[in-house]
Amino acid sequence: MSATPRVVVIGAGIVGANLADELTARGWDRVTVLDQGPLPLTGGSTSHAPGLVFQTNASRTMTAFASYTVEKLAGIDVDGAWCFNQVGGLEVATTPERLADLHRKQGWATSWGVESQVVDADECVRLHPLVDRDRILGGLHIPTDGLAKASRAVVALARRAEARGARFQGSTRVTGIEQAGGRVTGVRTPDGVVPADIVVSCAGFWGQELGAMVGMDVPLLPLAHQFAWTGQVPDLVGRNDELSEASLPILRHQDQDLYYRERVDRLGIGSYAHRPMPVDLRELPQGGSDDTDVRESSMPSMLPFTEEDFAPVWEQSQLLLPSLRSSKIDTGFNGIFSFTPDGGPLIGESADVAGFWIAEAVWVTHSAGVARAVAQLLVDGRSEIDLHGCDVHRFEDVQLAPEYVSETSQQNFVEIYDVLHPLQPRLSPRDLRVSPFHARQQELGAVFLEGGGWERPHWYEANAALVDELPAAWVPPERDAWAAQFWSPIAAAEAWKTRTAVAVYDMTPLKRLEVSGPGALALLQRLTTGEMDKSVGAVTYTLALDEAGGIRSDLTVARLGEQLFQIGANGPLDLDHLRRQAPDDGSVQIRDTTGGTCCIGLWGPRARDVVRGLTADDFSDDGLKYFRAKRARIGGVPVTAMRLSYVGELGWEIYTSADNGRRLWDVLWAAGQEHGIVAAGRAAFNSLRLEKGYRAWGHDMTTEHDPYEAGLGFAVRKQKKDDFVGREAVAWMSGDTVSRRLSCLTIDDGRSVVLGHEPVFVDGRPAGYVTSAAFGHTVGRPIAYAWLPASATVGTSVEIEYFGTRIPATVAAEPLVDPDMTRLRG
Ligand code: FFO
Repeated sequence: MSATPRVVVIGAGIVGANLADELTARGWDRVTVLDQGPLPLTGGSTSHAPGLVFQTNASRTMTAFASYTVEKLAGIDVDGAWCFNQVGGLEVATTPERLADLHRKQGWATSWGVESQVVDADECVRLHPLVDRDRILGGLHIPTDGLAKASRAVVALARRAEARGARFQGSTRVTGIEQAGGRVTGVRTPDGVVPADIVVSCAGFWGQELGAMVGMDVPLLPLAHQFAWTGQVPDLVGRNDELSEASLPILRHQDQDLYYRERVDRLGIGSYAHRPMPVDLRELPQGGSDDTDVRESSMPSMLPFTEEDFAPVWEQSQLLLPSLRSSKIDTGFNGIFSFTPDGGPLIGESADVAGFWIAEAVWVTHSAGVARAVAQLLVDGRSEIDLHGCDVHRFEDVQLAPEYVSETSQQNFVEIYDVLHPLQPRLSPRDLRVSPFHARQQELGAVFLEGGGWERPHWYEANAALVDELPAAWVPPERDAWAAQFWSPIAAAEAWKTRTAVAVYDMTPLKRLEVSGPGALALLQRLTTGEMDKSVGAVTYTLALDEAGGIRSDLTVARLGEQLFQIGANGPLDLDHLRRQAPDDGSVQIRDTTGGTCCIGLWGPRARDVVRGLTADDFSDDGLKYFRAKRARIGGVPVTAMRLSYVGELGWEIYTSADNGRRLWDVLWAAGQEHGIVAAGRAAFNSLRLEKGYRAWGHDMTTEHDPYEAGLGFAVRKQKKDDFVGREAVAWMSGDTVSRRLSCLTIDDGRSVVLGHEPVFVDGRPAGYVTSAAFGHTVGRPIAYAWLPASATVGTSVEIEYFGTRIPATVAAEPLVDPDMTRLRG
């Protein structure tokens, strides 16, 4: 057998130790784990982590990571001492809004397969007798949550990994990364170079410094967070022995940004109630020297307790837990953890130096799951769990700026326990990226939400008067208060105008990549499921798969020249993927052209009437067929027009350079007046695309799904002449072999709008979850797409759970609108 790669893991905290364990479990035995601090208590975040594992999260991936952490840590020990104590988790509500939100959260738990109950106040007190019955309205109980003993788990995992050949070495500071020919070759330390084929930085909040050694941006911010231990709490005396430590569930009091855990006869209190406290790492003691002092009560990642910040916390704690009145704060510290711009962890390989990976900004809660995913990436080339929300390359360039990382990460700290609507926009920083149409959009009263740093209109207040003109069938029903947030009935008017007249949509934020050069065709042939060797002017909707047939992305590829392609992509991950896959012989150039260009979607039955007077070019059905592109002039503006529409209407995506954008908007706008043109936003857009059955990658499908399950088998050309990634995997698949399907549901009552991530019940049992949802204005009822067992065929009755109530829905034949393609091909 050939030797496995030499791996150096930097950081012997809970992530590094888990990774060594996962790698050696897969037979990779040449693993060295280095840490700047002493072993096993290294002094990083793991060494002081309070250890509360609440599994449930809006993200399916994060919940899966947490569930694996629970399962794994529950199965290990150190000489009989536990690494996971499954005391359960309880989140209490002190306000009706929180109680409602706990119902919503219970929905996530059900969707992701975690057992849970929303319980009344009496049951909360039975579960956690210290809680004041009169202060709470109820709670969410998750019996499989519990306490992780992270520092002990590190010992257990290290022992297991060492038994399989791994080596752990403390007090060794990494001072540089050795590289040659664009690959890592080793890790430099004061004692010499440790050779490596792969380096994985699990350095936690020190990660930025390590990333900088290979020129890699690591968008995380170290923040301090307060944690304190009470003295003895009389009501806890005699409940636990020193070994078991705890028997009460871990407790969250999110209305006050607090959490609690037991330790024998004391309580630990964690607080997010204070101002964010960014940490300047240069002020911390450096590891790697023998005099680095690391003890349980003092280490580089523990800053002095700021008592004044804790005073209101103590007061609130005594209100919720009156037993604390006969106790006091014994010790406390401000512990350093990593925060990121969107709260997700950072996983991935450097774009420039092959073999340099990071796995950082990972909570103990998700540590085993993240480590397993990284081990799968390294050993198998792919993770079984979708990682797009964790990929370090998910950020746009502007989001990597230190100012952005600092501001957004601090905001995430402040909002960590807030009840957040899925559309809730960040308030700052805003206006980072605006399209050339921004001033016009403002004049029309656009209501902007932010995405990828872009300001994106969701609807235009200028269309408010149209709501009164809506024909009865188009008048949207009232929404409940939650679904009504960040929504307006104006979206109905914009959808109506799109289907009956014409609308302009700002498609500028749609990621555009230019792939050119003599090797461009071959690269795209290899990376996509479609036939790319078509005539100049062809546009193809296609999929990028991974080796296992999972959907990495769905793309449009326009052949604008023999060696020139324009890709419509889903985000930065597509760019990263293309760049990594491109040959390095200079035969292919890949550029992100998004920022220097812009795009208007001009769609609706009157779209042709709008352009007719503006151009000498032929925009008739024959002149520019469905899924064809051509260069033209519209009102004198040089454009590339593509005949396709994510909203399912006649018309074009019209591209031009950024400087010409404003003029393009103005000429279309002026010519459109007599045809009833409106500007329309993303609220209408999302509704229309769901009516047409168009999937949104990252929401409806990911690498966890194959094309046939996702209803995208039509985009796979199994017989294509060139080989493509994933071909072997999809060879045996078809629409008949699937066991689950992305299904279209319509809601029976015609009015209850859901938002996504809700569980779906078939025959009264949880069977799937909602991926995308919207009110379908054309069909006059709400739509939800959901993953369901293949046995749930068209006509099957199901129920969607929304804030604890079951909403009847029915599996519908899709698409709901224009199944015969008469609108699009007209
Ligand atoms: N690229 C462009 N130019 N426009 C887009 O809206 C998008 N997307 C993503 C990423 N790339 C894009 C792709 N999603 C269709 C469906 C989903 C899309 C894009 C297009 C579509 O028109 N589907 C037709 C294809 C028919 C055919 O293959 O001939 C269909 O399913 O009938 C926006 O998110």
